Amino acid sequence: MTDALPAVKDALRTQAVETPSWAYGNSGTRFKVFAQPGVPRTPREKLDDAAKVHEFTGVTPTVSLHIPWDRVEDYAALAAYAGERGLKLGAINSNTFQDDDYRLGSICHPDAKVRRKALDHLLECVDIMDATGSRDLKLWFADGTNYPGQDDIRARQDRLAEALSAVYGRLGDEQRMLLEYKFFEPAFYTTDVPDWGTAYAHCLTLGQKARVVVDTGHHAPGTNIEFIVATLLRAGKLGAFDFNSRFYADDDLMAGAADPFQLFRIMCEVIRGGGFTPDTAFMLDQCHNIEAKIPAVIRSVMNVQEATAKALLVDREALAAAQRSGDVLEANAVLMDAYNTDVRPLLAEVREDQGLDPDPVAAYHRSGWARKIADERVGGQQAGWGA
Ligand code: PSV
Ligand code: MN
Ligand code: MN
Repeated sequence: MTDALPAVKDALRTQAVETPSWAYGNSGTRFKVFAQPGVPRTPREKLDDAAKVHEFTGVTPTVSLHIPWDRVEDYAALAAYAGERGLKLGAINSNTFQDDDYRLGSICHPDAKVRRKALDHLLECVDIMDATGSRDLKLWFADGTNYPGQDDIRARQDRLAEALSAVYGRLGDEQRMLLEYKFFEPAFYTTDVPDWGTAYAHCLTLGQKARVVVDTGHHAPGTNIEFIVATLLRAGKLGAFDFNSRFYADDDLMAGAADPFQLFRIMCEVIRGGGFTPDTAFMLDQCHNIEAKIPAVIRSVMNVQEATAKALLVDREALAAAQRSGDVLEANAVLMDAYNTDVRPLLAEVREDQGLDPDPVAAYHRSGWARKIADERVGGQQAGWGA
């Protein structure tokens, strides 16, 4: 294992995790939004907070935007503002779920006028990508039905395919479309993109620039997510992760908090399948309803790093040998050895090598940023989610 350490450290230095603008704003459940002092009032202030996370972790150089939650007059200026803080704007997330017109869906809606409106929004998101220099358009649709017979399941798939194809045709050479699935909510009977198979089938028809997003909170309990990851990577169709934790449904808790072993197993398949490259976007999609937001994002990033470090430490040769010889217990032991390694000292060293504090959460608390924003920012903005 010691021989592998320099390579593991090098790999950890190349890791990038994208943080979501909405993690920095106020959020909550449909029961209550607990406002916190110092939360950002504008997209620029969200970037200021994201820059702090990058300053202390060194691995979060990009920030996802959600439109219209992050609507501004001038997106190129916002990108320049990010650049001045050592950041880049990352994925543009569309939002076709918070408008009265979308009661029966957006691009799958039975009325062509509503479908057109939703499509125009998606095309506007590509215009924004042109201005921000973003590579990825991340699409999640709340579309679905609540009752059997409510709409024609097959026709809705046809409408979905038509709209996706129009957006795909608008993408530039370097741009990608990432299609995110979720098995239920807000629709409770059918969801139009409920699972990886549906997302994969659409992406396959669309072409090379269309990839699937795996949001770790979007599966039925007991689903083997690492199997999905292995399958998508094998097909060249894994585009991104939305990392978060869940105990019940789409809980959006800190990544690696509920089930760090699952996160490790997912990262094992990413590394095994050749997905540990910039081709796979490692994003967080989470909301911090009761905990302080910036240190919660930092903690999540550290949890992703720990899972990655453990996955990188798997002795692949020993594992392959045990698998070849059918030694079930030894194969499992090789994997568990890596999982049970305390990688915190290794990550502390990686940070120190990069001139960072070995403990990013402590460094953030010492920085005085939380007090400064609480004093300066009055009337913080709601993330737009979960109200
Ligand atoms: C939907 O539940 C989702 O996971 C999508 O990624 C949305 O864009 C995001 O949540 C908003 O938090
Ligand atoms: Mn998501
Ligand atoms: Mn979600």
